[in-house]
Amino acid sequence: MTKTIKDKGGVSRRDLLAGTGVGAVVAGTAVAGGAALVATQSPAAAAGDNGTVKPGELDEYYGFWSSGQAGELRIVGVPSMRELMRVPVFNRDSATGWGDTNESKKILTEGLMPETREFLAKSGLDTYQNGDLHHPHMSFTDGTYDGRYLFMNDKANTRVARVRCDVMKPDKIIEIPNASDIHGLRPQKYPRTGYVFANGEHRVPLVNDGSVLDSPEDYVAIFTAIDGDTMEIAWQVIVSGNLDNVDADYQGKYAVSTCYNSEEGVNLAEMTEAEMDHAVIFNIARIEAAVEAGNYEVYNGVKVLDGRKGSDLTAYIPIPNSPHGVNSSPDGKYVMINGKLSPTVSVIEYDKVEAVFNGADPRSCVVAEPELGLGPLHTAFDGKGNAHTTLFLDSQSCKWNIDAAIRQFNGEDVDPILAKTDVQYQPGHNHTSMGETKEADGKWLVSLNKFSKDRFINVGPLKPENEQLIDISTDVPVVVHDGPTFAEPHDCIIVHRSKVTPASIWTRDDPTWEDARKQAEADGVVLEDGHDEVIRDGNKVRVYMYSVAPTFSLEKFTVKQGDEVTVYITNLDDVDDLTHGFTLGNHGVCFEVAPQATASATFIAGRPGVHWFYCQWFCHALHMEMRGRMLVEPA
Ligand code: K7E
Ligand code: CUA
Repeated sequence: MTKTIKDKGGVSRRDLLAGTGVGAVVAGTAVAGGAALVATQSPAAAAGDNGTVKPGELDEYYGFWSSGQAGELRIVGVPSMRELMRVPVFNRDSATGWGDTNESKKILTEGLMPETREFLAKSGLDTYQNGDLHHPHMSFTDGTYDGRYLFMNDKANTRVARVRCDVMKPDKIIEIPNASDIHGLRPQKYPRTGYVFANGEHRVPLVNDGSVLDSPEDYVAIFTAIDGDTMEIAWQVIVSGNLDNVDADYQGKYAVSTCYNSEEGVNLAEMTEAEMDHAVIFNIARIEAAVEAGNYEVYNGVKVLDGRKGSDLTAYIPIPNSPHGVNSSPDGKYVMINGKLSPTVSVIEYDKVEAVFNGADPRSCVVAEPELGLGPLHTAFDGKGNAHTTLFLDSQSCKWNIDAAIRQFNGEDVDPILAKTDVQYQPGHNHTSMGETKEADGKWLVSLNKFSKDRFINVGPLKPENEQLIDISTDVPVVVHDGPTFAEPHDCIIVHRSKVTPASIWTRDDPTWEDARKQAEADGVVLEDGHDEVIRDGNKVRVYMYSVAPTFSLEKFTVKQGDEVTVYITNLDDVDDLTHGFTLGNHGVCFEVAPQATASATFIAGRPGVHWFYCQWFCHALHMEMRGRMLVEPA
């Protein structure tokens, strides 16, 4: 099947789909080996709804989407592909005040290394302003999602964040010492999370203090295990090559990372020279024993073990060529290493890994290596023994059978490829519903495509990406929906809604505003009391007020020019969906206060005069009237 953007005659595939309602037309399957696979309609397509969730109906799944260089987490309904919420994490956000409120600043700064805070302060910053969020993954218990937390990486500034699934806000963001640029991230699946594994992608000197510069042979890449409960670093392991992606097994024994640049070069030609790179398997029990035995060095306060080639903590499995994605199959038996520059996916059998650690040939754990097409990046699973691999260069999603691939590898004349589905265009990650858990249900596949080209009306030189929903409940996968997205979701997970139970209102004793609660106590104010107060403390002024739709409890307060003012707002409304906001004119202050929450921001009172504050979150028929004045007296 050629990858024409338009079919001849100017009819797009989308038109065909819309016009005929025959989803199968769009599947565009290139059936391998000439097997006559009949393109069946999906039940959804046959019903004429193509996975559409009608107005008033609810989605069956939560999609948790990354946003790459936008730095936030997004919540998307699946199968509707409706964007339900944006959760700012590494970025600043004008609507919610993330990055500006005292509560969010605390989370954004307390996990930074002291020297980072110091140099940022010299630029007048509390914390980084950007992030590059690639990989959001939920915490696991016993091989499936447990709805506690979401963990995610920041490639740009070497951080890992945790989002609470009860309120869908971050509560911890930590900088990873010794590593450079956290890329791959996955939680331990079994027995629980447990560890969060994070790959430092770029090789840097250890310690990177300027004493080593242009001698790349002294650079290292670092693998980090974070304790998901405390968000403290448990240990780190030095590896050979660059680390890319990572996944955990279903037995709690291993984590597996892809490594490209086994050449350990620093430019493109050097980095892609060798035909074989490797996957590195971390032996968790051995690493824990080595930590216990004290076989580590401490750098920047972290226990660092040496897992480079020759170490008994790691196994290096040769893999062709610059492998990228790593995906454990839901039956717990295999892990797929996606070849990227090689047209193959290498299948490692977990049960054969122990022998490798005991001296067997490293390649003896590779049990299949099907050739799928050009540019395999990531693989997702349907829970029925099949895998779906994105082919970046071919712009296709390839469905293949794992057992058939193993039989082929053993010399049987069988083609593991079941179907190839054109996607528009150039897919990176893909993900199936519940596909990275033992409860993979084989209903939906999302293909996260890097380019949309002509799939949407033109919005200027910067185009959206295109994320396609694919029905995989039938033999031949069918594209049923195009979803434009802003920069740049790399990855997503699709979680059955029964796994997550977010709150509708905050509980008053939430730790998020603990500092505000303590300060209020010291000032003789009880936040939940419907108590307002203006406290002067030298040139610091603390303004406590509460909001009940459609009013702020203070209609005015007075400060002096140059005062450092902190405004604390407590939302006493306890009604679902009754969020207020506080925007202070001409002071760059704006934040969200959801039901029963307290939020605060600190600023310097500017020009003398009258400055209105108002509620920027629509809350009431008299929302426009929900406002008050800050009077600033001349100094
Ligand atoms: Cu493949 Cu950062 Cu997960 Cu992008 S990575 S595609
Ligand atoms: Cu309160 Cu709008």
